[in-house]
Amino acid sequence: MKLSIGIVGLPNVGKSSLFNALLQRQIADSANYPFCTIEPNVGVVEVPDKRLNTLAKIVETKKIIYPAIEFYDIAGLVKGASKGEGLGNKFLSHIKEVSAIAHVIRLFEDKNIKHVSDKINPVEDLKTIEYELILKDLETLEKQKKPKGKITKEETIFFQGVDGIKNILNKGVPGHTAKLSEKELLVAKRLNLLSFKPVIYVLNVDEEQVSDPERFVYPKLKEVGIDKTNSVVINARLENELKDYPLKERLEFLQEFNIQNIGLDKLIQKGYSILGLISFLTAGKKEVKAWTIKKGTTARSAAGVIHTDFEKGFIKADVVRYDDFVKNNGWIKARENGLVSSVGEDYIMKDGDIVEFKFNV
Ligand SMILES: Nc1nc2c(ncn2[C@@H]2O[C@H](COP(=O)(O)OP(=O)(O)OP(=O)(O)O)[C@@H](O)[C@H]2O)c(=O)[nH]1
Ligand SMILES: [Mg+2]
Repeated sequence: MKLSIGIVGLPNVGKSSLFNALLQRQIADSANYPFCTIEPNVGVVEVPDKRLNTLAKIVETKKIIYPAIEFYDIAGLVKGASKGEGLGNKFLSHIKEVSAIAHVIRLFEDKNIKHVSDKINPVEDLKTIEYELILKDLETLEKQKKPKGKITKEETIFFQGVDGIKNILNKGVPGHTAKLSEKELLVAKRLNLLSFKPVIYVLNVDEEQVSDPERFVYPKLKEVGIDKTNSVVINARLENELKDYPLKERLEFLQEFNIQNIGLDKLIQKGYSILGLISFLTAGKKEVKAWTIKKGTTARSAAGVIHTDFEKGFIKADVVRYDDFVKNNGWIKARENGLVSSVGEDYIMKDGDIVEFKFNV
């Protein structure tokens, strides 16, 4: 399962600074003029998982494979973007296929950094961006033309979904906040509509704000439904400036500002929780590896994430909890102590399950 996140927001809010901090190296141009980014930048980052390092020691392998996550940094969007204003609209198509949107909202005050509407107003800014995504979706929907004459049952259902979605969007409601019928969901998925994608709000704040978000950040955003569950608070510039330091030093420095975790970790954790994702692990002599799946995935489907043959020929899976595996120093003792269970195809996978699939080919 490939995870990808598209970064959107107004110009000059810190998207490229965030992107660079996430990638821990300078790729995107980040500068104090709006529309600094023109071509979209794509970067792949490994999803950190400390458990894998522990497992590698236990099973004595050097090969650790982390899941990958892709970030897309695109040009800033402005009012009218969907009508071709600015540069951003052209790039919205580049993020059509992402699994989630990271919507960067500027809260930091800095007279030296120009804001496109000359004042910091996170609520207005959020509405501007959401509105542009809605307009882009409506544009996509307008292109869906009902064929003339008799249409199939599938087509009928599809166009009912299209009409339903148009109704929602025409009221100015972004798709991700709407309750959708099955038909509507189908259309949103098939057409990769942007305003329907899960959103993580990235609140780009200054040093004072970051020290106490409950006081300086969240009250300003309550009216638009942003809270701790759907957002992360990041000081993009600070993290960008620190990106070349070793992680340990970065964390020490960030802790002086009451920041406990680097932006990448926060964003990934939030991304996993918003998308309902978990990881199961495999641990053998050859390699240790984390695999990303949706919550609720069965053992048979999880096997298919590794290889379709595993899914087709599934017999059973041996499963042990990560903590038990570590306490028993590996498979052998965990088995002896009865901590490895054999489960069937309908077993629902849990985060941190260490698994060995048995299959027939
Ligand atoms: N003071 C302050 N400045 C920041 C922060 N984040 C970014 N900046 C500055 O704001 C300017 C714009 O940042 P970028 O990361 O290029 O912004 P962007 O959103 O990618 O802009 P476009 O590509 O033009 O849409 C740069 O000079 C950054 O150093 C922050 O948290 N605090
Ligand atoms: Mg940029």
